[in-house]
Amino acid sequence: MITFHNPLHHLHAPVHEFFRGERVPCFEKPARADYVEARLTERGHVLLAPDQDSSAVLARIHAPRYLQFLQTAWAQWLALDPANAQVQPFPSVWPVRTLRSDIEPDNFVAKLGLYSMDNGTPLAAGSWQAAKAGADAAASAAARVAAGARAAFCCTRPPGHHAGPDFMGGYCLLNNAAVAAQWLRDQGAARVAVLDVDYHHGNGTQSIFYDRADVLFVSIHGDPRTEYPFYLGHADETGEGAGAGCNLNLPLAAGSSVQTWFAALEQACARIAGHGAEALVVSLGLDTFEGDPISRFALASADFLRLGERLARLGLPTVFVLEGGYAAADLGTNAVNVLEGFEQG
Ligand code: SP5
Ligand code: ZN
Repeated sequence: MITFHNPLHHLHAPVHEFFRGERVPCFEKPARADYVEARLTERGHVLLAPDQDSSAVLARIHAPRYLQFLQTAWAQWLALDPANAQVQPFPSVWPVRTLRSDIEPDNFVAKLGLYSMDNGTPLAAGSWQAAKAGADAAASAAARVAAGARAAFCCTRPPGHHAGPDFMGGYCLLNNAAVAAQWLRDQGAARVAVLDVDYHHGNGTQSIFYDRADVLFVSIHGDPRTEYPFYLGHADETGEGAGAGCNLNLPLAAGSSVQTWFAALEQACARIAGHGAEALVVSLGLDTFEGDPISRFALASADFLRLGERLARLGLPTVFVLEGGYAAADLGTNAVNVLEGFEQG
């Protein structure tokens, strides 16, 4: 499959995140993409460098002040204290409910809270460079599909689907799947569907397109009553305004069986087929894998072949974008299984 990798992903390499108040090693680490690249190469897929600039589309997906903050965040952090070069910034205060988010504070940690949904999205020196190159890879994959390729894969990290219009979260900085969907729209697809199969609800993607009829968002994920991101992803979120009816959430109980998951996939596919989409973006999270350390679905490696085959039967030009998946050593096999299942399907 045509694959764009992110040549700068190693620049995003934070060391730790928080779990129950304690520092633990980051689950979202450079080795993840390395394993996928290695497996792709082993299977004869060629890795291409991004050849599109996502800047203009990013400015339509994300708020200007959020992009400006992300781009300058590390410099602002160092300006507080040069010793911060060895320290990860984390937010500690957030403008929830009654608090104002229209005025950007001057204080760096307060800005970080304004532009974050959690304290689980650590930044590193090269985070912006890595995230931007990833968005460029997503744009590049979309450009190939818009030009007539049956499918293309954006192999990148950090992931993107939790990043909303003006915030980071869940390891995500820039919403790569939204970039791909908007790119396809701009290149002439009247309707695009985004199918998010990551274990976690793609709250960022949902929010970006929630009031639009031109981009259908469909997601299969762990029930937010117990699973991250907790505050979005319920079945009653169906879209608003012009986008009413253009959002479908299929939450499943943590621990759901493979059979239950594939039944939900049938519902998702039926909806996508009924929407009249001319192109598909797949937010390809692989944390539905039985061996995933932070998730609770049970797909085996062979099930990812079946997923790819089913998606191929939709008959749509398709952009795959890598999202989560934390059983790093199995990530390559699982990702390539989806892509080869699609090619064979
Ligand atoms: C893109 C993506 O998959 N983001 C997921 C973000 C999940 N953030 C919450 C992580 C909670 C980690 N829990 C550790 C459990 C260890 N037993
Ligand atoms: Zn996930």
